[in-house]
Order: sequence, then C-alpha cells, then structure tokens
Amino acid sequence: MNPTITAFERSPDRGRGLARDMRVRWALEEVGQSYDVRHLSFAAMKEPAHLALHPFGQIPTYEDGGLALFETGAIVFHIAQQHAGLLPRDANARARAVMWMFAALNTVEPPIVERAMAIVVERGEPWFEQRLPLLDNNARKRLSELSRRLGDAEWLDGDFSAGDLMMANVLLRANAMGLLADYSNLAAYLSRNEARPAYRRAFAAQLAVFTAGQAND
Ligand code: GTB
Repeated sequence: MNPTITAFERSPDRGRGLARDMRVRWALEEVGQSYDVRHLSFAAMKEPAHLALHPFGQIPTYEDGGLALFETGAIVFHIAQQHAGLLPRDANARARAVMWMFAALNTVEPPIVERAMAIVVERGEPWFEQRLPLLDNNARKRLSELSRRLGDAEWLDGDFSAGDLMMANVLLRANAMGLLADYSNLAAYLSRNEARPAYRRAFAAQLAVFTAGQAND
C-alpha cells in the first residue's frame, strides 16, 4: 500500500509549489516511493476527521499503515529514515544533515514566512509601511548568513540531503518574494535543487492538481 498524504484541493499559491505538501512530495520522489494524495478543501481541513490526524487543521499529513504524522519536518525525517537517498550513512554527516533540516525550519523559515504573511494579512494596516523594513531586515539577515555559509558549495554539507531539500523549499518562498535577487549563490543553489528530476516530478504533480481544478471551474 502506498502512503497517503493530504494537500490543498485548491492551493492558494496557484500551483507555484509553495504549499508545504511540496516538500513531502519531493522527499517521496527522491526515494522513489509512490504515494496517494487526498485533497482537502479549507472547510474539510477543520472537520473532525482531519483534526483527528492534524490537531492544527493543516496540510500536509502522512499516513502509512498504522502510522499517521503531521509536521513536514517529522514527515520528511521519517521518509529519510525509512529509505536510502536523503540522509548520509556516516553518523556525523547524518547528524549534520538533520541539523540543516532544523536550521531550515527553525531559523531560516520563520522570518521568511513572517514577511510573506505580513504582506498578505497586514498590507492594509496603518503600521504596515513601518513594519515592512523590519521584516525585510530579519529575512535578509538570515539569507545573507546562509549565503555566506554556502559560499560556492554545491550543497549545504557534502552530497544532497534532506537538509538541502528542506532549505531549498524554504528558499522557494523567499524567491517568490524576490528576496534572492541579492544572493546569486542562493539563487543558483535553488535552481540546482529545482533541476533535480524528483523535484520536477513533485512540482508537476502539485501543479496538475491546480490546473485540473481550473479546468473544472
Ligand atoms: N509547521 C507545519 C508543517 O511544516 O507541516 C505548517 C503546515 C502549514 O502551514 N500548512 C498550511 C495550512 O494548512 C499550508 S502550507 N494552512 C491552512 C491553515 O492553517 O488553516 C502554507 C502555505 C500556504 C499558502 C501559500 N501560498 O499561497 O503561497 C504558501 C504556503
């Protein structure tokens, strides 16, 4: 039986791959695991059946046999532990790849998402113009620190790993706001990730859902 993930029935990102099911799809594609997708409306995400799986009423979730998970960090880590290809065998290299997964989720993603959400939610508010430079600074600070560390390396630490997968997925959101324009190595790093066949398959799969939804309108 394939694992089943949940994703937006109609993603607000219009198929740009910014919703977080993308990172789970990509991980599954990297390890060659086929999967099924249950598409949910916003209303269905708040109903008891989904809340039993995800206490915060969000996507994605992951179900495989008797296991149900939410939180993309936990899901991608689980996939990476179950299959070869996303975490190095060497124990120290493996710990560093996991460190980069946490860095993506805990350190780099928050200021990027905070800026993105403010633009959507606070744009009409009187404080928005004053707050934006602060949010901008916070996001750019992290990006410049990451840029400095990456330098001209191909991947964050040795070979491609789940750390790169998670970091690149976070950078997608930064790139969608034009924030990578000042960091050519991060832009090139993101392009390298996007060129991976597994990424392209995952991207095409989520885009197809959006396109099919439009055709049914
Ligand atoms: N920490 C959780 C994880 O990593 O799994 C966060 C999950 C999450 O934020 N899920 C979002 C969700 O379900 C979808 S991905 N939101 C509905 C809700 O909370 O009610 C976030 C997202 C949404 C839209 C865009 N976009 O339009 O560009 C980008 C990202």
